[in-house]
Amino acid sequence: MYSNDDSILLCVLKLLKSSNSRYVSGQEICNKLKISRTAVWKHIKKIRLLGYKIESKQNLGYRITRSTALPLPWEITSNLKTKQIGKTVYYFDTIDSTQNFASKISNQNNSGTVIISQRQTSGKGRLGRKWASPAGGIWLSVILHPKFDVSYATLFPIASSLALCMAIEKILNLKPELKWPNDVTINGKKVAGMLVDISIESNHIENLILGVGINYKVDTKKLNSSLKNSEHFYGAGSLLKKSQEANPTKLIQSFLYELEQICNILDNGNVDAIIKKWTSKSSTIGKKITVDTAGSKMSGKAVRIDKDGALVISKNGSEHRLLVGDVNYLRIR
Ligand code: BT5
Repeated sequence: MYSNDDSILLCVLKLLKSSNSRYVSGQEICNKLKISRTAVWKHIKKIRLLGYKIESKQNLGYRITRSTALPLPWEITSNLKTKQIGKTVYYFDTIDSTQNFASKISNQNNSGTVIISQRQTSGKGRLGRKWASPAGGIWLSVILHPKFDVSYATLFPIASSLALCMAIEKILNLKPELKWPNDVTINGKKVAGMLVDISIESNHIENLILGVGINYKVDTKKLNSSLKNSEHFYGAGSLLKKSQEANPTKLIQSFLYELEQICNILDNGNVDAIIKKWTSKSSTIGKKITVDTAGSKMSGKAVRIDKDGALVISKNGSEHRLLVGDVNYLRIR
């Protein structure tokens, strides 16, 4: 696990980064950081394993020639434009689920902490479903102790999928769509999903853990064949193609910024703005749909979402509100 407190490793890295492609000698690193030559060598090896390219020349020392493509904590926090979200970041190569780790460490003082993993062995979807989390995706959780009203708890997954949609538009220049309640899609394929674990005490939100799964640059062939028999599967897409260069840090930074804006809007109670924006990017509203909800099905026309995120369906002249469910679009022949 790495965090933005990883002191000596980070000091070595900072020294190399600040040298502006000049070689830094091993001796200079030893002197400045008061560590042994062996320690320097070990840290350089670790930094290389993290994906940074470091050239070394006898009698000259070391210099960085390429940064990492991994969303490491110090890369996320550097130039991050948020006030609170993402100021502390933990990064894992492999974890069972970032949601589990987040709920273990969550306390009243660490709102905004982000946990990222390269892979998850037991990634979770909603309602006890599995979430496939191979390398190449962005799997993260955000710990929040929000101030907003408890009645917005069910709107939050919708609002956070809007935040991700806006970040994808800005950073990758793509046009994703939003599928009620928590999916981000491209060409009708799921590229991201949100999971919200929440605890409510005496009518206020005590603890909220937002889980975000993004198929950033994943092998879609493998993913689709491993998922084809899973519950409510309608196809998985990837934001980036194999040939595209990955820079997940930029997307994560932009998402955390948009998420903070969304939280501020919710704090001020101005949910109409969120609903309007979500609706403009939604592939659900206006469509004839069937919603699977707790074992039963309801078909009708999706007309709007309410302030609490409920999907309103009109059927035979009357309206029905649904708070949980999975939408299937009816094919128009
Ligand atoms: C979701 O659930 O979409 C919520 C996904 C949240 C995952 C994140 S990753 C970081 C954090 N840590 C975790 O352990 N979880 C969160 P739901 O709407 O219930 O969708 C689950 C369904 O999506 C599955 O039953 C599959 O059909 C499908 N699915 C599973 N993995 C997928 C993937 N990688 N891409 C597209 N579809 C997938």
